[in-house]
Amino acid sequence: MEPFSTIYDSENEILTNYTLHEEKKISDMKGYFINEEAREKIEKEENKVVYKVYKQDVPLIEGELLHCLTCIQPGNVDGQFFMTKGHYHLNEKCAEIYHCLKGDGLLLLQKEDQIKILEFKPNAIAYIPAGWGHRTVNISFTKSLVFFSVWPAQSGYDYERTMKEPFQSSIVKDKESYKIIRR
Ligand code: PAN
Ligand code: ZN
Repeated sequence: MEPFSTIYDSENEILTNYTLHEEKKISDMKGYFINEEAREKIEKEENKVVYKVYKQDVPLIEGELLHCLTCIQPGNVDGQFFMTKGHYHLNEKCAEIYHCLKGDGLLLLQKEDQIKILEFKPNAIAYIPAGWGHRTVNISFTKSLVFFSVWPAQSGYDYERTMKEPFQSSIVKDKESYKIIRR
């Protein structure tokens, strides 16, 4: 493949010349928030976008790196902040790097009975070791959370595992801030 570069357009919160764009709406998040009834209500009323992903395709072969921009909208479902679905990598030998560009968030990480919650603010560069499940939460009431990620092209995604072994912590509104609760 040929070398290439992309531009992060911070004003519009997109990665220009992306080849793949995904939008996860409330309707795509069935079973991910604690209050499923509240999620269904939002789906029927407005079906808001929860997060967007802009990705550049590369060959899914050893040595290549995938990278993308994720933008999580501000919002909540019955007080539980908008977040990504979260996943483990199918290939448990694959780590990942997240670089926060904009907003205010938390990165939830877990591996078996170990849990880590990292602050995720602009300029934070988080290292997600191989084997750790990862989910990002936007804890701002008004701003998007935007971050860039890089990971091996052969990682794959395991979303089902986060359903069988759900994230142990949820991030909910607490007055003007947030609190962490056990799920
Ligand atoms: C990220 C995520 C992205 C969206 O690029 O895929 O932020 O989150 P979900 O995949 O959990 O919906 C990454 O971790 N890639 O491996
Ligand atoms: Zn990942």
